[in-house]
Amino acid sequence: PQQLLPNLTFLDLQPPMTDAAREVATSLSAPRPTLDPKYFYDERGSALFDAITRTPEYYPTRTEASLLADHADAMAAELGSDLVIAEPGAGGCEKVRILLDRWRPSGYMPLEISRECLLDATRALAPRYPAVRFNAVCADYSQALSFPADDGGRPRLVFFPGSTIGNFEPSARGDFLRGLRHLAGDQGYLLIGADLQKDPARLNAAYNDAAGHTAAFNLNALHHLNRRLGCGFDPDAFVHRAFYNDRQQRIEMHLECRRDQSITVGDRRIDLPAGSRIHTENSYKFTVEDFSRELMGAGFTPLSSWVDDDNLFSIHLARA
Ligand code: AVJ
Repeated sequence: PQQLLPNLTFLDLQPPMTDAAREVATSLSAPRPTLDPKYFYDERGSALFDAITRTPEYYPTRTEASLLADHADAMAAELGSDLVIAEPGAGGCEKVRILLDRWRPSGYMPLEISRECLLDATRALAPRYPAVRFNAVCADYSQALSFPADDGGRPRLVFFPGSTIGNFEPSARGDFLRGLRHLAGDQGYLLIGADLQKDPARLNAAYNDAAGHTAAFNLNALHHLNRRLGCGFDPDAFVHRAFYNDRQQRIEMHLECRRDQSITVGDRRIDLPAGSRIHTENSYKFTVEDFSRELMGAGFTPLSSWVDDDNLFSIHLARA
């Protein structure tokens, strides 16, 4: 690892470049065309997601932040001091600041695929917490989950906020949670956010904000792929669709093509007829009971969960 600051080291696991062209060509030529939600997030996409979190309709981010602030002491009481927080997909390391402020843990290990994002965030944050040892690790999820615990015998708390778990298909969730358990190690813990099932009108509003940030975020996947792979999408010919699928207990986001168009990915040509849809995201919603059961299914022992007064969002603490 490189020593960047007195309390900041940086380790580059050099996450393998995925073959985006191949991946996108395959997923777009399936009978039901899909795009992985990771394609939302270029620089503009991250800024748009930030804008979403500030809309009045999108409750998850601010509700989770209040839950963390309101219950930080109760959480600390179950955890004891002298922890190391590990956060896969830490992004700009914003959410952990509540925990750094309130817990003063021994260490913080953000794992993030975007090297630039990780370096910017940790260089800004580490000087503000001189007593916390920052170990920034540039890695993708699969590398992150097998990253060995080496925290000087201190228990590791894996922090996975934001209900990002809701992006995983039910069939893939178990394996992913087991990976988080492996990352936490034997004496470790998991603190994870899960968005809750609720009135579909409330959910639909959260993914169809009046300012149009979610629509722009969804469409940004096309702009991103045009820039990155020269696909030649006409983003103006697509409309944002987001709705709650009651049977599958998930918000679905799609991009609906309003006129015939043909795009190219690498050497493949793909026709998208008027009226067809590209499925860009699923965001599963949970009940506290079902989510606790899923944690148990992955080998965790649930300790506590916290829900806001309006039953919008949940945070779960479990022992690995
Ligand atoms: C980052 C996956 C938690 O599902 O609510 C927000 C992404 N998509 N608005 C979510 C998102 C549309 C978000 N997650």
